[in-house]
Amino acid sequence: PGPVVCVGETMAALAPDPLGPLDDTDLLRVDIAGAESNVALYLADHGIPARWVSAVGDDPFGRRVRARIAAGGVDISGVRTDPERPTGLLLKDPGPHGTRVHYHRAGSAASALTPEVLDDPAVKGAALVHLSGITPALSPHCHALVEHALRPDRPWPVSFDVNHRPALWAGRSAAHVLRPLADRADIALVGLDEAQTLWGDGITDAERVRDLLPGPRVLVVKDGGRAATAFVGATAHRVPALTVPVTEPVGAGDAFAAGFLGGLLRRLPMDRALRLGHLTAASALRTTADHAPLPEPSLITALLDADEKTWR
Ligand code: KDG
Repeated sequence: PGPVVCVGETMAALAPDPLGPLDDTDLLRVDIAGAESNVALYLADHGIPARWVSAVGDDPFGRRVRARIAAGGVDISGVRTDPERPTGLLLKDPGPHGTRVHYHRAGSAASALTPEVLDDPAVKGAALVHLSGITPALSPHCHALVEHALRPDRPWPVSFDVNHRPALWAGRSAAHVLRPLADRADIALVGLDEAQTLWGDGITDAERVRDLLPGPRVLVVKDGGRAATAFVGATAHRVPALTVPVTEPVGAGDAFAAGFLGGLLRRLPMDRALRLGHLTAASALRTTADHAPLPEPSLITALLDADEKTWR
């Protein structure tokens, strides 16, 4: 099978060093941030061929984004350089109630992507095309790209992570856009809290999310540090999360998606694929960067095999 093709914007990310509110910081660390390229990087860490398709500006941040993702073993040969538009930028603003993000990405190179990127030669033979709910918020062109990728007669399977980013939807209804997109995916991932924010307080558990999204062959509902449930047809597989100290949670959802999707592509049973998702997320939770090194393969195998008590 072909690679997993991850399509979406990656930005330069500036974060206070040491971590603290932006208001009080003098030093910023330069990193990169992009949900779909995070998935590609973690897939590559798991030995799954991954390709990232996007656009960056012809600028230092664009070169850094490319270099970092290529260094992670991801194929970036489908990434375009837009001579007229800049690479997007994200500022992280950690506070006592979590990390806020400030975006400077309107008019960025990636926001000008069109459905045409799906003509990329790897897309047709892709093991999966991975998309997120960030992309339709970026521009009408980007929205059209996601609609096209999820069209009913598509020849490729799609995984879709809802990834609701409220700051990108000001004045528009994310709820109405993201629900039909997620429902048309072959594999969809969504957080329970995210589903509540989007689709109402009545969504009190994973089953209610499944009622709303009956379409995907596999639907994963993540319940933060507690558990994740995968619905396959009428069967629900619920696997508890690992208890780990959280340094900064950004990136953990992407890590989970990569571990889970990698597990499915390796044809692991559903419970093990969910465990691989949790394990990969645990790595991201322990660092401020979106992408962090994974444990040794032997430790991963031991943790996948662990019984319920030792696992947590
Ligand atoms: O999932 C982490 C992403 O949110 C982060 O890397 C930045 O892609 C990003 C976004 O658009 O918020």
